[in-house]
Amino acid sequence: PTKSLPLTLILAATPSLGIGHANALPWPQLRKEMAYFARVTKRVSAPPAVTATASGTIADTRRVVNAVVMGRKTWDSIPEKFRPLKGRVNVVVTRGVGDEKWSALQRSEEGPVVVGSVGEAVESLSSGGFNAQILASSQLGIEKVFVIGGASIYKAALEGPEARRVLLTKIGKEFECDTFFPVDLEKDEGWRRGSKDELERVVGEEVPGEMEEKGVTFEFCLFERYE
Ligand code: FOL
Repeated sequence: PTKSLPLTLILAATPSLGIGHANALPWPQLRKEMAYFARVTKRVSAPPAVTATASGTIADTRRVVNAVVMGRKTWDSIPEKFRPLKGRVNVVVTRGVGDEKWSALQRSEEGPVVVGSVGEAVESLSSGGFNAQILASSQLGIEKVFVIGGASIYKAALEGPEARRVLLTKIGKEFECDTFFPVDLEKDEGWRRGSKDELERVVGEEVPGEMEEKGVTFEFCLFERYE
């Protein structure tokens, strides 16, 4: 039997829930917002320590990491020099799992892992099979699983019971968008907004109030599903 693995969705959205335009983010690059995404998706609760050996102490190589699950279009939207996203197990969901373009990438040590659905992503990350097949050589354990988009992947994740939390960055103004987050968390009965304390506990760092970059304001928020 496979243990269910909680999923955290992470995204930034405009007031009308726009998340993308022309296969890119709708807003000018917001470095502090992107840095928050990178820190939060990388952070694991147990900090890497040192290991005692016969010849002294050595720095522990990190063996516990988080995973990021994304759709094929989101993978394409990440600049080549940043993908796979460093320090995280990358899982790409595509209908073209068997396509030639993925096979060479999959054979390389850093992945990405390529699967056919969000369900398969969860399955492969939660079953021991994932570790055995993909990660045995590096003895990697997965701590948290983040769903990083886009719209169809968020929608599929929200349809399952594993989607427990959403880390939403509310962008303060509108930009032209052609892709939207599928649920209005403020209006949906099934979701409650978490407090600043709860958010800080979830992300493992202090969060500021409203931020501003390039004349765009934004705010980091947490939503949790009712039991
Ligand atoms: N969530 C939030 N809060 N903001 C986002 O911009 C965001 N973007 C995506 C998913 N969730 C998000 C999907 N798009 C990179 C690029 C696009 C992207 C996600 C990640 C990326 O290149 N990330 C690098 C950081 C690069 C940098 O520091 O500029 C990474 O290492 O995470």
